[in-house]
Amino acid sequence: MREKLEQIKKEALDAVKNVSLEAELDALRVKYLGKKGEITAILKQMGSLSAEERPVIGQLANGVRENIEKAISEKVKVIAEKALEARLESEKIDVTIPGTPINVGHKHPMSIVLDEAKDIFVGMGFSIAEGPEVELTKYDFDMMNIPEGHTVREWQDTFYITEDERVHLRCQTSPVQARVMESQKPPIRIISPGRVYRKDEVDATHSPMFHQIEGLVVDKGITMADLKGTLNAFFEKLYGEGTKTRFRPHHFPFTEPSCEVDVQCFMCGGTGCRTCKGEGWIELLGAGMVHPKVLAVCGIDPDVYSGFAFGMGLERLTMLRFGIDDMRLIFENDVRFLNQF
Ligand code: 2NM
Repeated sequence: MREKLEQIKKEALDAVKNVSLEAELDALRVKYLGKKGEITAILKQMGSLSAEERPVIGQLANGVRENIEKAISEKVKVIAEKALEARLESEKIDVTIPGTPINVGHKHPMSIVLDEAKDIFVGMGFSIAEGPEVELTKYDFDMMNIPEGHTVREWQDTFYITEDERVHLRCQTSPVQARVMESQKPPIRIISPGRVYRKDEVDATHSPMFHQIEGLVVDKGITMADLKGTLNAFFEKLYGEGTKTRFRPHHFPFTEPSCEVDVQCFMCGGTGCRTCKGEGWIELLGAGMVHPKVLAVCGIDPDVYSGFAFGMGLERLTMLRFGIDDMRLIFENDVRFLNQF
């Protein structure tokens, strides 16, 4: 039995030395130390030994068991270390490999122009006012001196939300200005940029949804001269010093007198080119002195205060600024188009 134990020990230690996989090691553990293993088999035969031999062989068997256990646990460590080394080797990070580029995009051309316009007006003491796109007809039409029966109020022109025509998608941002006049005392200096809606077919210059920037100044003693000075300053900032404007008489229900404003073509300087269609001037906005009826209905005494207002299309401003000849490009959001600005 003594020889048998020595033989088991030698065989087991050799086997442990030669394995390289944890699974193989587990198999050896079962084979030598398990309940049905070789050492256990020896211990089971101890009954046939003499009383003197029994403790000696028992001690020997335990020693062999301990030897094998120790060898196995050392091998476990070695295998784990090797596995870790292999993992570190295979998962090595090469910090010099260029990373995956993150595409952050950039401002939409309309946002570029809007931000510039906001900066210029804020620089002149204006605040930015915003309001609902789903608007009460009262604010968009009634208070703007657009009476019932006016063509813009018809179903083919306006997106009504309710059958009774009390709510619709605003077709200008003037209702924002009515709300400001109603709730604030003059002096008022605001611009109200935002989306507006009209029942237009999509083509190169029309869209049922577009953007407006409207402006309003109300105070004591405001005149047409203030309107001209403000718009001249705005366009000189936007298109360069010396840019001229031209004011032509026009009609709007909410202003009296009213005008359309042309800006000297910034492409050709006024000599005539493709951008201005040979005119030398580009029609850019509508404006006028706020109608006394509009002031009164918004709670401002027209005998004490006067004001000017204007409105312009942001798409048109953007198209002219960047030489874009089709409005649909602005809304399609094809990155190959947008990346150019
Ligand atoms: C325009 C043209 C002219 C305008 C008028 C007002 C208000 F609220 F003061 F009456 N806001 N905006 C106005 C005047 C808008 O757009 C072409």
